[in-house]
Amino acid sequence: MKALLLIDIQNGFCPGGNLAVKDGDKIVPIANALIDNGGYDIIVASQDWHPANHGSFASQHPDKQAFELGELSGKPQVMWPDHCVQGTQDAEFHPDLNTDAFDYVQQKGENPAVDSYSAFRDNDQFATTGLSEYLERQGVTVLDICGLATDYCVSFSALDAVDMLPDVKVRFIEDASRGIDPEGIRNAIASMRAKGVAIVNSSDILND
Ligand code: VGL
Ligand code: ZN
Repeated sequence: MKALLLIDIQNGFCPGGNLAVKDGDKIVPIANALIDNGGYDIIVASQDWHPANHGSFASQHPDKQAFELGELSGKPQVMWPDHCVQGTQDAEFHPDLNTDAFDYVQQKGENPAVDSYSAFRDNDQFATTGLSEYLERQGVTVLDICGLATDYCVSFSALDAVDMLPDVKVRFIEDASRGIDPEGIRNAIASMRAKGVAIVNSSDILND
């Protein structure tokens, strides 16, 4: 079984959103083409889904500005602008994304005391979301991952997929992803490659 995992293709990470990623919306037509013509058996989407008082928000730390390094539960944490608050427009999927095709949505980031970049588990690697068990139950053998943002939620998810699903072939679809910081993107791709994640483009998949 082949699965596509779409990471956080939400208004909040697209132009006009609270934590906009440059050209984040440009991946939406590519994601839709992959959904329709990628040959996938299962389409999964993750959704960053924070309470308004999430501890990764700079607004919860009077001495911190957004994008500064701070601390959350005693660990280093980038302070983010308030984003993807549960029930707000910012947390909704991009309006052009083919959400009707989703078989499973994995929400994450609900615990205010820890951030959860990965769709599989919190950043402290303590609580898991249940996504790995879902994919195992479905008999997934190939997992293609793309979305927003490459240097945070996409790469964290891909690295966790390799750890938590050792029998699954994991691939990162580069042109169907965008990131926050150019150097962060380069490092994220290098880490994924070093861990055995294949780096592919949508044309490799759509022309198969
Ligand atoms: C993300 C920062 C904070 C992401 C989510 O989706 O990459 N980044 N929350
Ligand atoms: Zn977040």
